[in-house]
Amino acid sequence: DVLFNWEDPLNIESRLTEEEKLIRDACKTYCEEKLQPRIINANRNEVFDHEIMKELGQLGALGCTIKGYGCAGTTNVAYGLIAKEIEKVDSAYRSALSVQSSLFMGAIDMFGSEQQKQKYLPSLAKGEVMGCFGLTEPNHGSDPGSMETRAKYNASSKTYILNGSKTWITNSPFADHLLVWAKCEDGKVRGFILDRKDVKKGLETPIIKGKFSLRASTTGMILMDNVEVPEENLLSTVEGLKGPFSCLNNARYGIAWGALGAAEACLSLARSYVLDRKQFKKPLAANQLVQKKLADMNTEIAIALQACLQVGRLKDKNLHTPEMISMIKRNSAGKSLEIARVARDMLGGNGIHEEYHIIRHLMNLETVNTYEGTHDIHALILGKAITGIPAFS
Ligand code: TGC
Ligand code: FAD
Repeated sequence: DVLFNWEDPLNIESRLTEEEKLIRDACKTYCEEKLQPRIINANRNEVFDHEIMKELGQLGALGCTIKGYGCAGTTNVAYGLIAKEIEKVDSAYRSALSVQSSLFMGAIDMFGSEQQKQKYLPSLAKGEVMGCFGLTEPNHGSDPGSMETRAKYNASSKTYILNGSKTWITNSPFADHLLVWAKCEDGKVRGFILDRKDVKKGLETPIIKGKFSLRASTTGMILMDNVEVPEENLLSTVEGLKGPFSCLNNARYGIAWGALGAAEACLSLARSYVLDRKQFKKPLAANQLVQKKLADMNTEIAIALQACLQVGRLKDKNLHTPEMISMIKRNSAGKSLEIARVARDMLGGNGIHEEYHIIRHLMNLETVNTYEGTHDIHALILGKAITGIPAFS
């Protein structure tokens, strides 16, 4: 007999390969045994344990879709499943995965020279060193094309001189390698790798304290005052916004899966709670209003996951488009945020306490709905594709 399973309502399991299931299960075990026990303290005290990067490296999760250079070479679906398991624990840990894998390693894999790939990818894959991705600036978030950061070539020293500031950069305060997107004298955006240990002067990466969201992730600025970067640190095969946006396609894809992990955690916690908690002499779960909330959550997650799987399978065949990724990033982040809000409500007063986890997911999902293109920016990307009219320009 085929039975309905609320934990996998549309039987996504039946569409995964054996290898994808093995990867997912190994990641799930790691998350439950090693990540979950750390999160309450990490969130309370705003700390990111650097050992986590090495552990993710040992798991084969970092840059997992990249072939060669010590990377696992998995499918995009496996990457999505990993992101989902990690974000079930906390969006901050999935952020660490996204930045290292899609935004930094992905940039080098797509646009780096052979020498750069050999130099950076193996140690990044092991989690021995960390990368970060600097696109957003204090005055330019949704509109990075207006960036003020400048790179000027100095022919005599064969270096570029970088000036400007980036803000809201995940892991910038301690990243060993900082990928900075800057405009050159020809007006074109290019990517530069700043190796922190080789930068002699002019680089500061202060922490942004006091976040109410993604507290277990370290976020900071990148301040550059005549920072000298050798020309071999230029990502030489790409110019224009296509460079950073191509990296974002991969990261946004991972977030689309990841956010649903946070939503699944909220659903599961709320379900257990309403089954246990009695009011008016019966379990909360026995009320129609409560059951409707669970049904809505379960439906949204199941449908959203099917969409992620479809885009993942297309991505594995290189048949995806950026608009498909905008659609699933926007849908997953927005729906997961709504699910977390409803789940929080279902726990009453306990819903706001760290011990019950949901309030942390809810706060995190506010960031997830904002970074890598806000909910409304992704609507405008889709709006442009539907009408042919770019509303943002
Ligand atoms: P537009 O004129 O549309 O395009 C400029 C050039 O870029 C190309 N392009 C893309 N290429 C590849 N993939 C995509 N998704 C692309 N989108 C655009 C385009 O073809 C064009 O190429 P060319 O050769 O003709 O020059 O650009 P626009 O300036 O009008 O952009 C509009 C808009 C809204 C789409 C864009 O600016 C946007 O996406 N804004 C959102 C910014 C954003 O997502 N920032 C993310 C920062 S990183 C981050 O948040 C990391 S969080 C990490 C974590 O902790 O997990
Ligand atoms: P704004 O662009 O000022 O937008 C403000 C509001 O206006 C939003 O609601 C937006 O949807 C709306 N809006 C903007 N333009 C329009 C329009 N044309 N029409 C209608 N509405 C509009 N960036 C990086 O480069 N690297 C990172 O590693 C990184 N990590 C981050 C980590 C965290 C914790 C956070 C919070 C952000 C991070 N970001 C990072 C930055 C993130 O990508 C930006 O916050 C995001 O792109 C939005 O930019 P903004 O904050 O400047 O908002």
